[in-house]
Amino acid sequence: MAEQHPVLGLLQKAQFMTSAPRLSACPPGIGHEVAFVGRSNAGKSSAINALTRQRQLARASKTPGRTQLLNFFGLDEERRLVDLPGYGYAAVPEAMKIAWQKELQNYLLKRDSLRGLMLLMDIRHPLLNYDVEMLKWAQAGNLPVHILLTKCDKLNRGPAMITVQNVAKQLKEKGLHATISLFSALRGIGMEDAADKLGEWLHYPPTEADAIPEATPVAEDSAPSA
Ligand SMILES: Nc1nc2c(ncn2[C@@H]2O[C@H](COP(=O)(O)OP(=O)(O)OP(=O)(O)O)[C@@H](O)[C@H]2O)c(=O)[nH]1
Ligand SMILES: [Mg+2]
Repeated sequence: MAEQHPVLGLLQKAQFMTSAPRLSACPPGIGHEVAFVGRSNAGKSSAINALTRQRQLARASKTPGRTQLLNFFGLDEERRLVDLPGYGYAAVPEAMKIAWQKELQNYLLKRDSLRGLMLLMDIRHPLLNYDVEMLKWAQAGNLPVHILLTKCDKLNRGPAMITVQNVAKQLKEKGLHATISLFSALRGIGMEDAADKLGEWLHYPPTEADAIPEATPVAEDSAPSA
């Protein structure tokens, strides 16, 4: 058997930490965190389950809008994945949608440990309005984005590759930056590419430069408030 990708090894250690309804209820923003975003039903929870090789870790369902909170999964003391509620779910009442959007924005703009976004899009419906908004927004906030074109098992290889090229072309035309890869939770396609990106953002395996200096004084009073 081929040697396992080190990041896939780390991901298998994932454990559910907490569900937070708002930024102030999130676990301490220490270390590195990657959030999975995208339309409702894009396959976020399924992707987290596939990457961590845990069938039931993040709740996947046929009912769109199932993920209603910021769900945190700890990988080790300093690294986490976050499953975010999907946007664009029509059946959620308008007032709730607005409240959620506010919380989501709050998290995306203010979370200190957030290193990057995995933006998931069903390969059959890529770059819809909300996805473009998310990309613009991430770019404005200097947050890097990696696009996973999910459910790629639904297309043959040829059309799937053409979709990758089309998405890349559209991004370029819009002046947006993101890396792109194919993904299928069902078939396990694109796991290593996703793991490469997660490793880059989660600083894993850690290098010497990532080591936390032992004697760093914590200047609580003089810490700049965000
Ligand atoms: N064929 C196929 N179906 C998939 C794949 N990934 C997810 N699905 C299906 O797509 C549906 C939605 O998946 P979820 O993972 O729950 O989607 P989500 O983005 O977490 O949805 P919300 O929590 O509502 O935002 C489920 O019925 C999954 O079984 C895939 O790789 N291939
Ligand atoms: Mg979900």
